[in-house]
Amino acid sequence: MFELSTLYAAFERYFGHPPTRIARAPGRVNLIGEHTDYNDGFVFPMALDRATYVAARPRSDRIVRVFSVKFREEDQFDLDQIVRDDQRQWVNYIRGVAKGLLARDLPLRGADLLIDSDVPAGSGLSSSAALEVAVGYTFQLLNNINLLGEELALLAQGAEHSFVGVKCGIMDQLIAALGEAGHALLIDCRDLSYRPVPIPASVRVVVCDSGVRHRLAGSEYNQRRAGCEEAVRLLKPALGKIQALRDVRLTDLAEHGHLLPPDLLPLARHVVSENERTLAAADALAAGDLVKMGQLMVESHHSLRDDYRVSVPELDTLVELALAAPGCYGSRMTGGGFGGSTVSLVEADRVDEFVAAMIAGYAIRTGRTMQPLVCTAGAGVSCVYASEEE
Ligand code: GAF
Repeated sequence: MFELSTLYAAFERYFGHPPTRIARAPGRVNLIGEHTDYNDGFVFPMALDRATYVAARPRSDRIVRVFSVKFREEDQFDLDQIVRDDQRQWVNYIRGVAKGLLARDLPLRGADLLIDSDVPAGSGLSSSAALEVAVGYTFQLLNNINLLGEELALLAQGAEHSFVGVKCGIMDQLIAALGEAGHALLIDCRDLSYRPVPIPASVRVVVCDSGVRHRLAGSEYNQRRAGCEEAVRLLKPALGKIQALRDVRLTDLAEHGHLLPPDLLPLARHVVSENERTLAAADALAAGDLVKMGQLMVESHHSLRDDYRVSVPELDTLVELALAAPGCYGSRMTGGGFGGSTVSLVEADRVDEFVAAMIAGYAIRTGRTMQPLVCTAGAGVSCVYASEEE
């Protein structure tokens, strides 16, 4: 947890006056439902108790000045001339969100922003969505704009599409906006409705970061998405009115799979089966059936590894180690893949043994140091400080 007083003092030091608002938006871990969101399908993430914080103060001009504590770098842009920066990716998340608000004809004033985060970057825990949502929410606070959580999420997703170039789904931004403490959310990515499911007190959600970051993750992601869209196009003549892989069943693939080239059939199979697993997993968790939930997580990992081909050997090793470690119900890679983290469901009473086994096992198998995070489900975006001034 961040000390707000530290953030407040850093803002004052940097900008020479105090902030009037501080907002936070969490990272996330997805329990199951991977690469289903951009197929109009189901996801089951929880918000983390780790977040990106934005301390802010409005300005009287049209300039936005941003200082990132993590990068120890400043950005400055004019609200009337927002362009992408080809050199520094982090600034595009902020510029893209501001541009998106302006494109919706929402009135913005310039602002001083200081940003810090305890969401580990590049670990597959969605630090970028946390940044986009925190910045979008801060602009709302400073300009008295009221967007629903869903609208804020769509705005943040739009920034990532147009300014960052990753054609991501809506999961990460939606859970950052709408997360509920103590709960995972079963989200229907077609109509954005959701059902909160409590995380039972008898389990812990443990994230293990493989330490691997794949340079091509963004382009591989876009290729997978394009592959799914192509599969829908090829299946349409046989299946009629389908809009997305969400509308396809495994029996449809058994009958009409020959319409898909050999590289697309496994992609479609993953998405269709993952949707079924995700719905079953939410029911299992709600019923306290942790054994079933764990099995579904493992099946999800195998499908991501073999059919969707987004795992890497280090993630497979972490899953293998987890399944052999004390108290583990199930484990899988989480997030987009090509590196990043695994998520494991572990008996609360045995979590210390589990963590010790994972640290030792990963060091022996890969020579890498890894510190598991035992996570609690946190709340979505919020304002954590408001001065009397505004
Ligand atoms: C990334 C994307 F940003 C999400 O939208 C989602 O597709 C995920 O990968 C895979 O499930 O986090």
